[in-house]
Amino acid sequence: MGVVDAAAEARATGIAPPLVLAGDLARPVRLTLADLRAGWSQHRAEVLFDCATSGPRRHLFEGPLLREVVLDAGPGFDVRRRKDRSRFLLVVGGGDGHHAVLSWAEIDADFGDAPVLLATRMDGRPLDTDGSQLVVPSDRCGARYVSAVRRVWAGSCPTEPEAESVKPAKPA
Ligand SMILES: Nc1nc2c(c(=O)[nH]1)N[C@H]1C(S)=C(S)[C@@H](COP(=O)(O)O)O[C@H]1N2
Ligand SMILES: [Mo]
Repeated sequence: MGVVDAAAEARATGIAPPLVLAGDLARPVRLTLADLRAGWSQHRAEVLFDCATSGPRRHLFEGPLLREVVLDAGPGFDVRRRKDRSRFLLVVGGGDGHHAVLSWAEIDADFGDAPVLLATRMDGRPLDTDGSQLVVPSDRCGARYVSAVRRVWAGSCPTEPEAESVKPAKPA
């Protein structure tokens, strides 16, 4: 189903289109809010974040840990190799084009261990109509609390040398 069809269906049914979890993953998958509720244990996060334009926001979110959802999709790194994990990235996008980047290490239990959620409920209200919301409890700013999540991309950062195309520094 195309993006336009999915949006039309969302309007007709009152249910957001599934989010697409894709990239360097063994098992890319489309996930509805019902899938996110049924597939993983639901964690709670009471958060306070600040919006530059509309001030402080306080919410209670519930949902699976982003880490557990991505791990079940088979990320393309060797879990025994910490340096593999340290170059892995996640891009979370909303239907309106707003995107936020996380490093895998932020949420990996051996590194930052941040309890980042893909929320299924906000303040007790199911998010099925809007879609999931990214919850980054350690963030003081609201920008990465991406709402109406449509896309999660996972993959390694580029490692190709770019030396040839980059000018040398000017001598001091
Ligand atoms: N999809 C999407 N999510 C988004 C944004 C956005 O523009 N699009 N803005 C972010 C910002 S800047 C803030 S402060 C929080 C809180 O937004 P709210 O005021 O709608 O609660 O949502 C974040 N999530
Ligand atoms: Mo904001």
